[in-house]
Amino acid sequence: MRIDLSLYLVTDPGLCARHGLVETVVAAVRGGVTLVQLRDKHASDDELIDQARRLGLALAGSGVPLIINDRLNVALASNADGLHVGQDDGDAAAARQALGERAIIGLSVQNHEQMARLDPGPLDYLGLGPVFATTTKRNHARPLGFDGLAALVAASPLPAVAIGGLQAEHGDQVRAAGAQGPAVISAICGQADPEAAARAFFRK
Ligand code: TZP
Ligand code: MG
Repeated sequence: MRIDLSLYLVTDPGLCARHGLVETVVAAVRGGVTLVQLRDKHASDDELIDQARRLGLALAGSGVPLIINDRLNVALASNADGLHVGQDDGDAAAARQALGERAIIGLSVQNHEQMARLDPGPLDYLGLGPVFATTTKRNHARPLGFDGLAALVAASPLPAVAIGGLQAEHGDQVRAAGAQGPAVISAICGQADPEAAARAFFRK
């Protein structure tokens, strides 16, 4: 599967509840989202597997891959397209081994120390951030700003998305910093019209 990082949607259970998880994601994909990550820190594995299967069915034929946050067992059980791991979420190499060559595997990177010690071998992309402070993620790392983002992208051996506090009007700055595109939660999830909110990222 070709990986298009132009507009990466990360879900949030609270924010997506406004229209429903599947409805929000399907609308966002109509609006141009190119990659979807199912992220829910509190759901049980069984709940997440059920959500991932329903999302997978809804996305079938769209060409938009579904990535699971953190939980390799959920990615395996739901036959998802990939896994996104944080710095403390275990081993990307083990995930590659378990999921196979065709899976999409991403890693969050917050700073140059993490960048310097990562092994790009098992990875397809990096998620860099937060660019700005955000209330969507608790206890996030220090914001990079666009200059910090550009410096981190310059040191990246892999294509990258930027995340954290990004809105539709930031697309040009994200790409100018060298990232492939923005990854967003609240700019799409929880908006009155998620399709229009996604489309706004492509407006010139
Ligand atoms: N990782 C770094 S910031 C963040 C994550 C998951 C939350 C991004 O949410 P929002 O609403 O797009 O700022
Ligand atoms: Mg994590």
